Amino acid sequence: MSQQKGFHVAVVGATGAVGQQMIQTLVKENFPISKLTLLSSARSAGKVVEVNGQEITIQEAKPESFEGVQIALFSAGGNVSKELAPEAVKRGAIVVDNTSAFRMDADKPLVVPEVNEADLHQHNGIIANPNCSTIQMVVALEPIRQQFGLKKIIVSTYQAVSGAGASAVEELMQQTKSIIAGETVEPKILPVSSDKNHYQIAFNAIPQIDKFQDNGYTFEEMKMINETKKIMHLPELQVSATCVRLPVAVGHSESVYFEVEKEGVSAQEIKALLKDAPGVILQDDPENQVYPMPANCVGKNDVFVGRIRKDIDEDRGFHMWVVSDNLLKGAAWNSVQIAERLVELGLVK
Ligand code: NAP
Ligand code: 12T
Repeated sequence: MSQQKGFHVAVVGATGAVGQQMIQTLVKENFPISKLTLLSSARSAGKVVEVNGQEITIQEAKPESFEGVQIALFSAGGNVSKELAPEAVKRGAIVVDNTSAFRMDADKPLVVPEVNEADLHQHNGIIANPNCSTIQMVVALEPIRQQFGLKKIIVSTYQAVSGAGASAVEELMQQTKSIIAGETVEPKILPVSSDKNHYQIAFNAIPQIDKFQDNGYTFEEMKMINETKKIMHLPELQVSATCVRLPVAVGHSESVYFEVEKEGVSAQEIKALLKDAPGVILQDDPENQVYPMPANCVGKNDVFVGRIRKDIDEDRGFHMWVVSDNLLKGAAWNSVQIAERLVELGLVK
């Protein structure tokens, strides 16, 4: 972290599962920082954290907290973003927002740098960071869209509990211990803390992530559907999703079925494309049982792809398995990467 030259950066939600990764990622990526302001709710205000050998006191996030801030990374829930992101912009900051508050606003870019970096130029102070499951899927699909066109996607996800926050990770750990000890458990957080019913996640699979919508899809599924079309600039793309929570701490997995526009494409051609694609690591060698798994992706910025094969019946259909660290490329790294691009493009005041 450079002290002499750099930007005044604020992290909102600094004590959360995503916020902690944001701080670590800023340090790891050597982001040019002159001052780091860490914000949370009143609950954590006053806590001292060490960042790169320097002690920083967490403060309660308020409109005045953003005086002098140039870049604000928000990850404290949609309501906090709706209230405070405009206050940060008013004070001259550029906001990268990790919540779903602004993602579908027509005047706010929704950006995955490997896919639609150019959209950053259209910003009005706020740039939205997409949903974690969407990000890793579009990173893997964009090179395929560019080469062969993209007609349809059907995705099923296998998502880690850390997507639902630090308390969900704690619930998985405690529940697992209790069940092994033969004790009864009382689920309190998952699938959605504010919903009526809570279910056991340890040794289970829950087909609900975020709240149900009137059409029978969950909000997480609708985020994947709507955000994919916006990021790829393909309003006509057919997308459907089923999102499932697994007892995995970190790392989302996805089984992605997709249909390309071009006829006669081979699985080999798709593999060759992904081998050199930005942000992608191809791990596809069935003979040697090589394929991506969440346990191997934790702590890495990349999107890992394997199990690429042609559909048995549909010439234009393919299947693949996509895994990434949901807290990094799915959240903290994509946000810091956006901030890096904003600096390089001269868009930070
Ligand atoms: P978390 O572990 O529960 O952390 C929540 C953070 O928000 C904590 O730092 C908390 O501070 C802070 N906070 C809560 N209420 C606040 C308030 N009124 N004012 C200021 N700060 C407040 O949750 P998380 O997993 O890090 O996720 C945080 C948010 O990021 C989510 O709500 C979601 O919108 C977004 N998110 C996005 C993705 C994605 O797909 N890109 C993935 C996960 C999460 P205290 O310590 O004071 O409680
Ligand atoms: N509830 O899009 O529960 O801000 O895994 C991402 C993940 C919201 C989001 C989750 C969530 C988001 C989850």
